[in-house]
Amino acid sequence: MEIRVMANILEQNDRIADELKAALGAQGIFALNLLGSPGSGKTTLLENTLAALKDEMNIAVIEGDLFTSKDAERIARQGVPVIQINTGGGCHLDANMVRNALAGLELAALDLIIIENVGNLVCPAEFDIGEDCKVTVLSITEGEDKPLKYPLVFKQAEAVILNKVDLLPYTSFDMEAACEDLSSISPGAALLLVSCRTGEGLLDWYSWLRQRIAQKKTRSQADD
Ligand SMILES: Nc1nc2c(ncn2[C@@H]2O[C@H](COP(=O)(O)OP(=O)(O)OP(=O)(O)O)[C@@H](O)[C@H]2O)c(=O)[nH]1
Ligand SMILES: [Mg+2]
Repeated sequence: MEIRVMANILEQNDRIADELKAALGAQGIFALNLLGSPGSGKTTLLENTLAALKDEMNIAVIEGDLFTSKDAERIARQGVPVIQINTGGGCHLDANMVRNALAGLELAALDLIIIENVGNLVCPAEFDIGEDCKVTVLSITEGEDKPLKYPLVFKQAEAVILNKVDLLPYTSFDMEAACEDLSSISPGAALLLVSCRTGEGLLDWYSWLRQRIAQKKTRSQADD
């Protein structure tokens, strides 16, 4: 019985996610679902990304958190439109929450929507929220064992960002093991070593993102 209910929830979610993909695709908007543990550095990565890219493309952000609008306040300081979703205890965003948030954004002028999911390595991986791709942030302080322990969130990611590399000298993080495990779980994913504190690796992240957005534009022009 329980399994049946879950299947229904996922089916309904996927139907809404497909609608969102079609609607965003028709407007040429790229949607990115940003995943990772609490404190891995998702919002800090976003702050850096917005500062670097907001003059070359129109970006909006959807922030998912259980409570508070703290992350949305940080993003608003970058001068881009932002909507905060509070799940009130729910451990992930779903497609219906994103559909409601999109209604509050001026979509016509947008090139990119970044959705920061609730900090969690388990539940958000199960739910398609209408994104073009998932990107997962893992920080050095979480330990190199996380990809094997929580494989789905890494398997689904088109890029994995290993953040806080500035802290490597102060931890026993085994970079070789982490890279090996990540490439076995998700062989096609880009692996980006980054520090949002020093800026190391961020230019490679921006290039990856630009390229991924351009790929979608080329594909949708070919489909027209
Ligand atoms: N040393 C170091 N600290 C970082 C780096 N990136 C982020 N931080 C710090 O890590 C803490 C958490 O960063 P956030 O960006 O708020 O993390 P988050 O993933 O958005 O967290 P939630 O929204 O709660 O899931 C903050 O104190 C950041 O300043 C980094 O590259 N190096
Ligand atoms: Mg955050």
